[in-house]
Amino acid sequence: MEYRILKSEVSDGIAIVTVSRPAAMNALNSDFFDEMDNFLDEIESKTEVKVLIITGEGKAFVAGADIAEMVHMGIPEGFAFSSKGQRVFDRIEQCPLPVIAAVNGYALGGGCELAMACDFRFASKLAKFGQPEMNLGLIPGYAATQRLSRLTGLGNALYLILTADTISADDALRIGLVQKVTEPELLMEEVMKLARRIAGNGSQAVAVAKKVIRRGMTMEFGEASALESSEFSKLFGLPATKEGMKAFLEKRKPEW
Ligand code: CO8
Repeated sequence: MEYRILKSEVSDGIAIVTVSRPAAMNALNSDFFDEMDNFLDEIESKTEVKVLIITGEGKAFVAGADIAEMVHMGIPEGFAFSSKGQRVFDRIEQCPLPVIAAVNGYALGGGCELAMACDFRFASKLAKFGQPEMNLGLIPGYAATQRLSRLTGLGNALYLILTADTISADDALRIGLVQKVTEPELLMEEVMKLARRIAGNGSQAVAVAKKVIRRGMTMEFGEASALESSEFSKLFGLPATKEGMKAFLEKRKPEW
């Protein structure tokens, strides 16, 4: 597939994909979702890739769904656009790779929703977060009504969605929406440190941990603990797990 909106690079097991429509603040149109869907197929098939980073070009991470595209939609088109976006963002959430959002600027509406579908959010001090859909007579359509409350609590989700207020990176950190705030010029360095830290662990155990934590969030405690036991025990069948334990006992670094 020819990519017009996504730019990507892979080096040392870390993939960086950049949303690049800077003239429209990287607003998400239908082409973006087709490209991201295809990109995920490609990146998930590359065994050398251990971590995925998503960022934006210019002064926005992503300033939301493309309002110029949405203005022409009726009910069926609105439903299709929302469903398509939700499906692709669910894929990011369920991707076996850990996914880090490097939030370089505005993360509004669908942009905040994209960041929330990632496993971690590191933000530049210049970043701004919000769900401003109310300003357009809309509600969020890429699952912010669900992910925002799960990440930041009911009160913060109701506040951000019903007021449409935009908040600073420091406030996003305070409510647990982001894990770290950095000086703008240090954002990628800090994100790469996190990526390398995780990429140094056994990728199978990383993928299983992500799956159990995320699936467990939607389950009753006993059922989720049973899932943990089942997935924990399966790891004993893998050479990488034997290597991890042997390396500890032999006082050396594991060779995954
Ligand atoms: N969609 C389309 N174009 C956009 C968007 C967007 N979301 N955001 C910015 N742009 C365009 C502007 O129209 C402008 O284009 P032009 O140069 O042709 O006039 C260009 O980007 C630059 O933007 P500004 O001149 O506004 O730049 P500023 O620096 O003054 O402001 C802001 C930057 C604050 C980011 C401002 O552009 C803004 O408020 N953008 C809109 C933010 C917004 O409302 N986002 C939510 C969109 S709705 C949404 O995301 C719903 C998701 C679920 C959809 C479900 C499917 C149905």
